[in-house]
Amino acid sequence: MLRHDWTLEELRAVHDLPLPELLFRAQSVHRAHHDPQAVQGCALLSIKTGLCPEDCAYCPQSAHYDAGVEPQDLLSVDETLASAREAKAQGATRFCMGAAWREAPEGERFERVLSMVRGVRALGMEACCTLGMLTQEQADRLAEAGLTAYNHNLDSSPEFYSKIITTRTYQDRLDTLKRVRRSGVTVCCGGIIGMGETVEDRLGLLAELARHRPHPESVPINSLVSVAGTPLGERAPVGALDFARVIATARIAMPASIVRLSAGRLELSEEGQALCLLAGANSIFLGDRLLTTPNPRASADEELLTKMGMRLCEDPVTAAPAAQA
Ligand code: SAM
Ligand code: DTB
Ligand code: SF4
Repeated sequence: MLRHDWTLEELRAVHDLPLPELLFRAQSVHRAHHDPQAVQGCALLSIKTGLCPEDCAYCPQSAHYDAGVEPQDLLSVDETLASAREAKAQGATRFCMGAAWREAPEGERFERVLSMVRGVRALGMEACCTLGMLTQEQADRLAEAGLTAYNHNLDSSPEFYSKIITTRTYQDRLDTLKRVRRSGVTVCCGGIIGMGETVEDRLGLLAELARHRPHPESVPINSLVSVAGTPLGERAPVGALDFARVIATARIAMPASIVRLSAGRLELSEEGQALCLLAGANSIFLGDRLLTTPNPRASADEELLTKMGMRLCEDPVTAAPAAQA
């Protein structure tokens, strides 16, 4: 039974359990809904980089800061599909295209993104986009092009959100998520830990996500990649035990969702990553680059999964949204 009425207090009680109990519960829930040995490999490509008008304190792509990111206008369909083919050859079954936009554009550039989506689907991969805010018409057109998922993170609790992002509101994010849901595209929505938020803020995000009906099919948990030049450029990384507690709580609150151990793996040891996978994460980003920051090498990931006796999913895993209601 999936629940949509988790309270902050209940989530706090779960999060604060003795670690053996928390991991046992998360693993039990995990096994009831997923193959515990399988991890979905996703690849990320920044299709439009830098000069973003939004002011998100964590983001190296914001035009408000100088984080040394080389700006790059929207890639061509061919460049994008070449990267998708490479990702597929490396074992990824989902290809995520990210753009440093406040909102998706109209006209030729949007048509180009639609062609990218059709091309990725034609390769037999799941296609995901993250383009900023969408109108209902844009969401519907992405659905028509065959988009599997739309990534749009709520990042933190409503209370903490306004301390890190000043150019849009939590409600703006919720509105886009509603449009995505209405279009029939599945929802990928999660957040970032390690920005100076409290545990309550982390759980506030999970409580919000768990209230959604259906739950987001995909929940990325990022740990801040602290980039010099941004206001959060000197933050210490979150420890593996804290990371794992958030993942385990997300797993328990949203049992059927894919929980993604997303940004921040380079700051974790092999054992730290293993702990997060044991806590219920069942997806990682493959490839040595996220959008603008580095990610573990393919050989390191292969080694980790082999040592753990785990494997990458061979086929796409995302079910239709109705399956999660
Ligand atoms: N501009 C679009 C938007 O913000 O929705 C899409 C691209 S944006 C880079 C996608 C997500 O990346 C953000 O919502 C945020 O959660 C994550 N992100 C950005 N910078 C990050 C960082 N330094 N560390 C961890 N996650 C980050
Ligand atoms: C998500 O939650 N994490 C990914 C994906 N969605 C788009 C992005 C991580 C970005 C990390 C910082 C960077 O590489 O620029
Ligand atoms: Fe722009 Fe997205 Fe970065 Fe915010 S997170 S500055 S919207 S690219």
